[in-house]
Amino acid sequence: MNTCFDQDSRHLAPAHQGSSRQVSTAERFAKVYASDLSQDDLDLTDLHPTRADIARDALAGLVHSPKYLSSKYFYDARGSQLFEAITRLPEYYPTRTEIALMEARLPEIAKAIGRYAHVVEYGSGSGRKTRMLLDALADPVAYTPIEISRSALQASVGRLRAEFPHIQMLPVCADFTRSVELPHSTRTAARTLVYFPGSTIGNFTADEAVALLREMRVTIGQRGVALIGIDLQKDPALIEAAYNDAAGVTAQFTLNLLTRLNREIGSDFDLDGFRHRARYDANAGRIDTYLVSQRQQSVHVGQSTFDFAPDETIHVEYSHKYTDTSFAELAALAGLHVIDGWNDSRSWFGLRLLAARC
Ligand code: AVJ
Repeated sequence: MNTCFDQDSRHLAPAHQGSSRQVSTAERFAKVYASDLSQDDLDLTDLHPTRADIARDALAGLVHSPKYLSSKYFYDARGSQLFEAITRLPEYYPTRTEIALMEARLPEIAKAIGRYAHVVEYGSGSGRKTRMLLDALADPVAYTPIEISRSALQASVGRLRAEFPHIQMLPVCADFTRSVELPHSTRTAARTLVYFPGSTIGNFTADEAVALLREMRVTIGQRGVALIGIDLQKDPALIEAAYNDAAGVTAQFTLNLLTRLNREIGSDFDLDGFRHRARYDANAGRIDTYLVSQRQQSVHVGQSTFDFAPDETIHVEYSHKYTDTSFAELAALAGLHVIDGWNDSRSWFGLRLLAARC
């Protein structure tokens, strides 16, 4: 393979290369990192979406036909808790499959990444996979989670700092879908590694995913790599079961979106008036999740009234499942090249290592 990464990786000594990048105008909103993190109270601007942001997005989705709301608003405190519960459900295979894959293949993955990486993670979850990755890598110089929730950011960095005292913690409180200027590590990084596990990329539409991959390409530069978790296409019955668990935790997770909207933007969704529905579309290779109106009803948001017919849906989440080809095509549209990849023994879940095409 003749990739930029292959050429660069011949120079094993940490090279001085810019993780510095051009700052777009959108960055005025997104750029809020703290460069020194020895202090406990991180000096970060909290970019939690405001009530106005959420109301604007909700209104735009509810006037649209068919109606939609964005899955990015699932993750308030209760939503994050419910997602953690989902990862432990017997039907929800992705998390435990990804962790088993890492347990089996991390030594090879770490070797492909090389030493002295600056690890940049998009979002920060429970930290379990991060811990495994940081443990396996050879002398990573710094860790930068990019996370919109200040409390989630503080919690994750607080724990990791104690466990990895030799890795510089450089958190950024920002929306990772926007361009973010990376803080510089004290020790020079050999390369930037963007880490985006969990198949979270699957929640974006193809256009949004390509835009996000383009951002990653800018962030990693010519020398860096991105390690991305992707859920793979498989027996549709297994996929549908994962999003329609018998205990109903996923339904609670989906409905919590309405609870959050009622609390934060003062809407009056009747929680008994809507039901969770998740269907696998094999042609599109994705789960579509909806909230389905159980009857004719009206919902109010501010001055606006939204009428629902019986069985009318609100689309609330995509969860794309990939093939090798479909993911490589998405990466190519963003100027990225799959330079390595690992699947679990059943090929249910994959990790792909991407680099910029020359
Ligand atoms: C956290 C985005 C990977 O799409 O599988 C789980 C979220 N939604 N069950 C996924 C989710 C319903 C999950 N990700």
